[in-house]
Amino acid sequence: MNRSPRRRVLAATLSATAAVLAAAGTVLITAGSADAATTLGASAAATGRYFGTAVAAYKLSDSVYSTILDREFNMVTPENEMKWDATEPSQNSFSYSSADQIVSHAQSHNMRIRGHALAWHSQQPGWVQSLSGTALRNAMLNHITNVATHYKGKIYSWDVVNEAFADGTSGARRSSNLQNTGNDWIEAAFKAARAADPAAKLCYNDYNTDGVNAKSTAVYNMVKDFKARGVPIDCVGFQSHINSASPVPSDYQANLQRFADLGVDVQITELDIAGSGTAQANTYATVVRACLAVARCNGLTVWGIRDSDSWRSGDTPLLFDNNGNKKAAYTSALDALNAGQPTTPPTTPPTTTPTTPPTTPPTTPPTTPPTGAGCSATVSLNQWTGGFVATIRVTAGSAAINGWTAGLTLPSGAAVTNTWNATASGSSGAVSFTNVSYNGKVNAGQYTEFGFQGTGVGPSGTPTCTAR
Ligand code: 9MR
Repeated sequence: MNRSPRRRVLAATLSATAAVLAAAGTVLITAGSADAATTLGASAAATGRYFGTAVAAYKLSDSVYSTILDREFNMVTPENEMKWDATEPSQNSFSYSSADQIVSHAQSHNMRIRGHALAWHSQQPGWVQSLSGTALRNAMLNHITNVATHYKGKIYSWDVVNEAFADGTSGARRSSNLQNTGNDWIEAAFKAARAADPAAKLCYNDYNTDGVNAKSTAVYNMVKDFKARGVPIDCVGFQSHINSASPVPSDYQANLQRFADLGVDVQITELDIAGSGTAQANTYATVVRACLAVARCNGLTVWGIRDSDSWRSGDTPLLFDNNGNKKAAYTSALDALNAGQPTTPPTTPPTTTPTTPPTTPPTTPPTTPPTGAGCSATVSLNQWTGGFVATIRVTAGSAAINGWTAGLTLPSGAAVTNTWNATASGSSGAVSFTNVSYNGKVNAGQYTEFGFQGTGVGPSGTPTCTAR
């Protein structure tokens, strides 16, 4: 099971070798170029993606835990702290302290946040479990509106609805109190989330949907229907809890791709892989490569840091051992990331040597001089009344760069409220953004992306870019 695609055999062999060396305690020099990133987050960022982990608020004071978190990851998912039982323990009385702790830790360490989860049949507080019909539907909508509003502008993507489909071959919805409020409960949840936080990507998240099967096809059909009818949905989360009973399907990548082809992003949201040693390491590489091969796969999140942090610690399914040491699986995942490609191909091909024959010496300079060292930047906007999210892509020219600053001018009345993957200078008028520690280095022709959220109208025109 879990065989790598044929074209990956060499890389898999290198990873396996690396894994063996790591297991033997040998100091490793990563296979690949001297430019290879040395942390999961930086390496994923070099391909325009993130690498995240589930975080428990009460562990942030554990220095082994927080040291690894702050060094390796640039996305966090609160493991339990944003669930309904945690955030609304009694009706219309909201409790955010544990989740806020994670959010503020993430923001102060330049990490983004996946919100998890607004509507789910599990981990409901007792008062919800005893509701039904219109009262339950209204309570769900009120919950989503309040929680998504509390975190408005701070969430990269929300798991709006979690695990709403049945296991097995029926393709049916899971029976639950929420399902009993009417089949339209999922779209009602997505509409409420969009109204409360228009900047967040809105995801449907589930397990046992990692390959093409009856359950994933039922989700696929729902997403297709939502897109056709204009119901807001931006992404699908694939939990990817892998073990011998539930191995990585051979069509894992193809399944991600078929969802992406519907016009949604895809994310690996709760990855853990039971096992140890080389087999586990190879399976991690297989999953990472599948995400990297799908342009709309935004990133991967592992469901905890050390094996001892896992919800199923007996399976030793994570990237760090109980003492916080990197496992062979870590090295393998990092190597696979370092071999990765950007989320979408560069918009312009790399500059090539002119092919015109050298008949006479040119008397005028070529019309398209080589880009040379330096960088260029483009901006894409997600805009709504009163606010926007800007994603800026910084592309290196024909030589690698070691740092960058992108500048743009905001229209009058607009202001930057939140920035990720860059440090902002100024918040209105002419503003500039400089790389953070992990994304300053960009190889020739490659790009990295950062973003910011603002109030008012977003910027137009092409940003300036200065390289170091
Ligand atoms: O990891 C979570 C664990 O601490 C909780 O006890 C459990 C309760 O349901 O939820 C775990 O996380 C789940 C996630 O929220 C949804 N997908 C399955 C995850 C593992 O059970």
